[in-house]
Amino acid sequence: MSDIALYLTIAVAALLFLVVAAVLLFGGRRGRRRPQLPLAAPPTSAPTPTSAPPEAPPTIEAPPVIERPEAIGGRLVRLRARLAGSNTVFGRSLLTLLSRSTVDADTWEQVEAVLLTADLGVGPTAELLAALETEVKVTGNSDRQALHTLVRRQLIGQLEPGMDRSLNLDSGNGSPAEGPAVIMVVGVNGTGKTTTCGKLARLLVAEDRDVVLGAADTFRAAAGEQLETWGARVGVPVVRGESGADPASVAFEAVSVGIDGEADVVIVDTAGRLHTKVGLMDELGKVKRVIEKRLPVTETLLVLDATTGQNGLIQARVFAEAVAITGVVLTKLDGTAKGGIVVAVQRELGVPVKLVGIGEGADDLAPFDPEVFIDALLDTAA
Ligand SMILES: Nc1nc2c(ncn2[C@@H]2O[C@H](COP(=O)(O)OP(=O)(O)O)[C@@H](O)[C@H]2O)c(=O)[nH]1
Ligand SMILES: [Mg+2]
Repeated sequence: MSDIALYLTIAVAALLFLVVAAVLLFGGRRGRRRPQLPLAAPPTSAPTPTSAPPEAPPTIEAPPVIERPEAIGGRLVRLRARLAGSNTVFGRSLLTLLSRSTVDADTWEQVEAVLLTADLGVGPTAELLAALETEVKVTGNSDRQALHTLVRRQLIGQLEPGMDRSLNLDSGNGSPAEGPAVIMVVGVNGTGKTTTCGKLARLLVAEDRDVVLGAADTFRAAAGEQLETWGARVGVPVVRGESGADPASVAFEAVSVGIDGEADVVIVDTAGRLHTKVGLMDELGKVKRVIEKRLPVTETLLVLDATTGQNGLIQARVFAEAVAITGVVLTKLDGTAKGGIVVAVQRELGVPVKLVGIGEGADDLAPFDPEVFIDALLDTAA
């Protein structure tokens, strides 16, 4: 008798265990993921209606996965690695030439060629050559380390390290209550404007700022989609217009959304058709004027492709005449050995390089730091 009672108890316990396990297993799954098919319909499910319900139930989208952009510190480390990768030839050939036992006229010509090939520009090249000649010819010092120190100091000096490279995120009269800061991003097509807007939004999100993106490049339908993808990844709203819509009205709408949503920063992407200078001036001028009906544009960033060299500088000049540029973003520095363009472009525009694009990755945008940059440029370790 007691044996049967024991078996019964065990059987009941096992059954209970199975039921609890099944409930935990299926219940847990349901909590994590919406069931795709009604495999296990709940017993209380309502009968299937024969006619369509008066109001479609709201589709519950799985919450989008919001990425956490990389903090700024880590980016500078990568900047160095990327630049060193493409620019070692600059520092190495320069110092190897200069530390030859005899530095003759031919060597000086080669040194000049290295500097010009790196897109340093004629003026800065002449200045650096003069300083080097003084050191080597006058003092007779061709010690590699001493020359390295001299070149480094000269190049950093040419980058005017005292310039303010911070983004002006101060809206209005210094009071954050005035409304969001507005950043306009301009430049020739293909230089990396839209990508930079997306990367910049991430950088600001990493600093806990609320951002709104405005897709005022309505000329290319893909630009709006491209920006929307960037925004969605970090939970930043993107204001778009119809293809061919008035860019100024999209910019205006983006700023309005930023004000209403109490955002910290509104970033406005623009079209970069260089059809005619007058057309460009008209369009960018209008976008800016219309934005400023609501808020001042606190920062106008010109995006330049570092691989386009002197050609890029000519384009830069045209843009600088069309709108007042307050900062330069130099993209694609990862793909060029012509890092000297940083010096040339600052000299040309009299405006600081504030950010650099260092790759196609989402967080491959870093604040520009002259010392880190020149050290990477002169990296002779490789
Ligand atoms: N390697 C590299 N590619 C970049 C960088 N910035 C942008 N690009 C690429 O440049 C191309 C054009 O960029 P896009 O933002 O569409 O240019 P836009 O026409 O000025 O808006 C894209 O393929 C980008 O991935 C960068 O810093 N490094
Ligand atoms: Mg674009």
